[in-house]
Amino acid sequence: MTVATRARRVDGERLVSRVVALRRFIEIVDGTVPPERLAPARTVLERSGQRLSLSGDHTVVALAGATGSGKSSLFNKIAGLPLSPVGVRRPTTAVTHACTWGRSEPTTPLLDWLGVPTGQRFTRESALDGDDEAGLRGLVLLDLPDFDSVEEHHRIEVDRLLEQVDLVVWVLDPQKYADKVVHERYLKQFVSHREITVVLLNQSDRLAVTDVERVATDLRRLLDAGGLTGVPVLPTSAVGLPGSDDLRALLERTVTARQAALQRLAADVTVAAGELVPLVAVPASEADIDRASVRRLTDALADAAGVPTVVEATEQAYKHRAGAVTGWPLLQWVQRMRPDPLRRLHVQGGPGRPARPPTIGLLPRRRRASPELMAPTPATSLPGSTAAERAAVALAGRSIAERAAAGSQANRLPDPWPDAMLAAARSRLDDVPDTLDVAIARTDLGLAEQKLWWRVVGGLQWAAALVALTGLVWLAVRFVMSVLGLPDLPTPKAGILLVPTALLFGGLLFGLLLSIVVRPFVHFGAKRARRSADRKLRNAVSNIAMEMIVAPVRETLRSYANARDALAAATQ
Ligand SMILES: Nc1nc2c(ncn2[C@@H]2O[C@H](COP(=O)(O)OP(=O)(O)OP(=O)(O)O)[C@@H](O)[C@H]2O)c(=O)[nH]1
Ligand SMILES: [Mg+2]
Repeated sequence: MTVATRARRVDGERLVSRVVALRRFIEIVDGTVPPERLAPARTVLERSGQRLSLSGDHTVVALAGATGSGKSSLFNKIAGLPLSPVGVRRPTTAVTHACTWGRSEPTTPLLDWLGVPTGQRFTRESALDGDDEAGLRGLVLLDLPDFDSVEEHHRIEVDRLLEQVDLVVWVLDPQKYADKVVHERYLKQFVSHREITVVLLNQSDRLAVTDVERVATDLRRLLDAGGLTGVPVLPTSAVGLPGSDDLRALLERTVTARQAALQRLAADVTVAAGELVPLVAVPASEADIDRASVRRLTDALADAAGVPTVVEATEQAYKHRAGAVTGWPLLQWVQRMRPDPLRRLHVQGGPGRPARPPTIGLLPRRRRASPELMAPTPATSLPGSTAAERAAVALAGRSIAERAAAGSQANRLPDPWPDAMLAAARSRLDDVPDTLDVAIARTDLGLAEQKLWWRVVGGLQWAAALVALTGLVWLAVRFVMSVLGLPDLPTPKAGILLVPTALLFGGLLFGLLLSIVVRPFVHFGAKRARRSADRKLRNAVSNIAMEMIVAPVRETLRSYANARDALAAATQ
């Protein structure tokens, strides 16, 4: 059975797209998922990038095993030359030896990457070989130090190379084939890499022919129990029967198929991606963040930002400003003496422009520059929010985050996403009060301009006042003339006092009646202005809630969904 035919063929392009998808996943979740959870996947990405950029024509096969199992002996036997010293002193091989077959592509970068010392690099196949070694062209065979060595640097070297090579050939011997360290510490780790694992029962010549079968079956059983089903078990010997022909044939088929490197990387990506699956295991909720939650947030923000105060002030300001224009002229000054409720809060009531000062009759009053009207960034003098209001905002923000983290089918999103949602909801919270304040100060409350009907009524008021004044002056002139004994003016006798008196009282009465008649209209207008201000301010607050709290949460939710898609693409 070949290594290549045991596994599904790995398509190089498909593998590259899986690697790209895994990289995308890491980019998306970077900063959200703790770095230590991503470290193994990052290592796999780095390694696969390097291996793919190096020779694709070569297959790197490592002979791994305990000391004295016969790795160097088999290495030399396959090479046909005594390249790696075989000894009785244990351990013998301290550094990795490499033998390369074929001269088609330089293997220096590959061997540099593998960290094989230059003194231990050999090239097999010379002109003298003819086509004898053709079957192994492309093989880079490594003789590793012992993995269970008393020398720690041997173990480190083996662990490093076992993560880099394309195929691992485990060399076991009849005495130690059942050794726990081999099975528990090493072979079990290759369960996901079964396609690139081969096990040899070396030194089989030491066993009776009938025992070889029995021991091989026992080894097979141990491997199956460890999850390594389907891994080839080959009895071999470096010095006698059954020899190493089966191993050589297996290596030839592996090298020809050129699949081992891709299978190794594909298995690495599968393992790395599989470890990350719990991070995005639950599908994100299909439903968007619901309107009710956004509304609760808007209400909480509106209360904290003092919207009800501004709404109340808008109604009062309407009455105040309308009264100052349409009221009885003799009492208008009283109205003007009172402070404007909106201006007292430093709310402009218009987009970036100051509220227009009240006019005297139809004429606009000379505008005076007051500091708050000239301020480049409007900011209200609304009282700061209370602790209870701030708590309500925090609670509403949390419920948006909770909603996003709810996931689908009543499954909460896995950690750390619920915390990430909460962090997103709070990410701009510090800027929210100022932004709200500016927005409220700039919201056009519809009071920037005087209403036309105010001006018409104001004009009538001033006309009536003029009539009354004419009557008053007339009466005054008459009075002075009669005191001085001057002759009467040429007017009909009956109208001597009637006309000026009628003018005076008619004018006054008309003005008074007019101010009484318009009062219900002013009240109606004030209520309307109140409703409109409430709507506009809540709109402005809602926009800020969406932009500064809901949008970051949605963005995080989108990242989660994208990360999930990327990992699914990396896993396939
Ligand atoms: N009978 C028999 N002896 C073998 C076989 N393979 C190796 N030996 C002997 O076992 C001893 C160790 O062989 P090495 O090839 O040095 O073993 P190794 O696995 O490279 O050992 P380290 O380099 O220490 O890890 C030597 O004396 C070899 O002659 C085999 O298949 N049959
Ligand atoms: Mg050796």
